[in-house]
Amino acid sequence: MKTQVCIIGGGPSGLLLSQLLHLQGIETVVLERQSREYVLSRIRAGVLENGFTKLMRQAQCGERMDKEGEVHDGFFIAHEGKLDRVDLHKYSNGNSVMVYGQTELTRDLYEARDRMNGIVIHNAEDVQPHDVKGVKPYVTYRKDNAECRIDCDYVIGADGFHGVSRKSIPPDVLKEYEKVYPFGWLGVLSRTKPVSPELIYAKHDRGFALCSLRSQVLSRYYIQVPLSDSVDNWSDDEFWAELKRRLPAEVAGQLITGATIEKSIAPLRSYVAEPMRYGNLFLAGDAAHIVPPTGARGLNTAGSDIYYLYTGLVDFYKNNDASGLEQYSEKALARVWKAQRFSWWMTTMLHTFLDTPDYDQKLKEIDMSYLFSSDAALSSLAENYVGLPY
Ligand code: RFL
Ligand code: PHB
Repeated sequence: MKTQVCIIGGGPSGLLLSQLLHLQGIETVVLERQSREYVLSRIRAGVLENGFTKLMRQAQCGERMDKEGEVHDGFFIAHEGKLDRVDLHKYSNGNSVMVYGQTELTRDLYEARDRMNGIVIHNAEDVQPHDVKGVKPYVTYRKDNAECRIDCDYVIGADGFHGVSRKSIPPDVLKEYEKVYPFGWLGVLSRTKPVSPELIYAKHDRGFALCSLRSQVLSRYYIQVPLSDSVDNWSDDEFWAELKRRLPAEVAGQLITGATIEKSIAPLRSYVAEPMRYGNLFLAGDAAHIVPPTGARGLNTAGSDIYYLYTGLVDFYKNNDASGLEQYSEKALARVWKAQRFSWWMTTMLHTFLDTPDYDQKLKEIDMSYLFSSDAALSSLAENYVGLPY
């Protein structure tokens, strides 16, 4: 098979790029290791910045998102038993975020690819990029025991943190930056009315907690747990009891509990791979960088990568101008590192770290009190949370 752009990974990054390029008459093939059902069973992001929702509309995938998603003008931070609101609208020049689940968004992208007869190959095994440094790269994979090959101009590595693409960059070229946190988030999805119409990020001595939602009948809650913990240690009752302990009394009293639909632990990690381009291979999204979910930056940062790649590829194919592709790594990384900084800051301020020296503990406390005493600090938080421009 031959195509212009071969995309490895059928998560949101790969599908969005494929859909945007298709609308510009650029051919793509998406290779996904898992089945569609498996990809759609992963519960992940919930908060989208306007840059991302704009891309979804541009990809002609925004209709259901605009109907069913919720626009949020602010969120709460709970600390010292009280709730303080971050007014995103006020502190970011009228901006807001959209609450719409990654599962639904991915479903919309798959449906759009189907509608346009886009090629998305599922259950592709042993996907491997070749000759990415040369002018004739190709990708091999196995499907139903047949060996297959796709010749292309460009290979896009949109295959997530555990993907294969990044490994094609030689170790002496690839520089990796990593920070592993000594805890994870235990997340629960439940068909209950959310405790608050807006998100609550809670700082508590027992550990961080987050009250989020997918709709007014579907709640998403998280609590910080040690890395060594396992979901088997947490019955539904134990989860709800611990969540309540970490919330201000007025909030805990309102919490509606019920059977959980999903329960999983995600470790917290920060990671960046540089450069994001090697020859004709371009990395995008979680394949190149991940953040702890505290600042809701992961998928949103994948969105800016996709924007830079999409515009670079369109300039190349339509105007014979390769400058966007040449500048891709540098431009994408500049925004990636700002998202890294913000996610690190939110994570550090809101989580409980064992053995924090007293001095550092004092700084964390003052960080929070400074935040709610300064319009400048709130503006900085809001500017980053709604997404820096691209
Ligand atoms: P994905 O979603 O991991 O998709 C990559 C796809 O590639 C496939 N793949 C392969 N395919 C072929 N061959 C191989 N060798 C392959 N290896 C892997 C995989 O099966 C998969 O389908 O990466 P992508 O598309 O870059 O998307 C990134 C986002 O998924 C991620 O950044 C977000 O989920 C992060 N995130 C959040 N981001 C936000 O912007 N806002 C949020 O509110 C938010 N909340 C979250 C989150 C992530 C979380 N977890 C579980 C890590 C909350 C959580 C709990
Ligand atoms: C979620 O709803 O899953 C979610 C929301 C905000 C975050 C992280 C996760 O910062």
